[in-house]
Amino acid sequence: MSVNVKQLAAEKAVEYVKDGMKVGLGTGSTAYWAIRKLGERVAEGLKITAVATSQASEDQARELGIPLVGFGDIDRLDLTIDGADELDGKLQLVKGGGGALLREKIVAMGSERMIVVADESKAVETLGKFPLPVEIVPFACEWTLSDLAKLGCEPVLRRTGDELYKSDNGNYIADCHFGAIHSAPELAKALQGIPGVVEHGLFIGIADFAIIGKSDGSIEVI
Ligand code: ABF
Repeated sequence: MSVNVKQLAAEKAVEYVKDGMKVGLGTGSTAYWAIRKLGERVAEGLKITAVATSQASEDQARELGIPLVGFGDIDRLDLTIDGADELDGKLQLVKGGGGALLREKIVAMGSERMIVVADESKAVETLGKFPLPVEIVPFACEWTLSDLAKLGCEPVLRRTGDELYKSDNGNYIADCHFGAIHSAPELAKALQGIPGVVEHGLFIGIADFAIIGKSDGSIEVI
């Protein structure tokens, strides 16, 4: 019987959610299982409030009856559960494959704790095999792409079909093919220096721990 490793990791993370908590709901196919489990627990009486990191996660939470609140109603979250595209041994993450990196970073940084949930394929020695998503404003995007390239990558504007992809915030996503990223903090600093860059998918010093689902049915916490 094959194991759903994403569901395994996500449902383990939901065990950390207690009555009365304010929860950040991540985005992606692993976070999907955490939101689904939270919906079941809310139906059984768990008392939480939540904010979502994307329209997709908000729609799923609403459908499941998870009470959503506005950012004006709370000043901090107790716990965010979210996925990642890559994570290394220092718990540095690449995120944004789902296009939600800006909202994910805002929510994760506003949380007391952030738990990453992932299948074992996401754990890597060195970040960078997955192209780094960078959210950029459409204005003068050609110049921003050129500035990104000068950092040593091949930046490709994400498309959906013939259209340029737009995030929930109306910005473009440049998927930046760096190859190995040997100093994530240094690269993060350089990215933040480019005026057209809204946010990048390097999450450094943000995750508290990661729950990894493995195909043998075991779970690893790092
Ligand atoms: C989201 O989860 C994104 O940041 C990231 O792209 C995605 C991970 O992919 P998945 O959980 O769908 O495998 O948080």
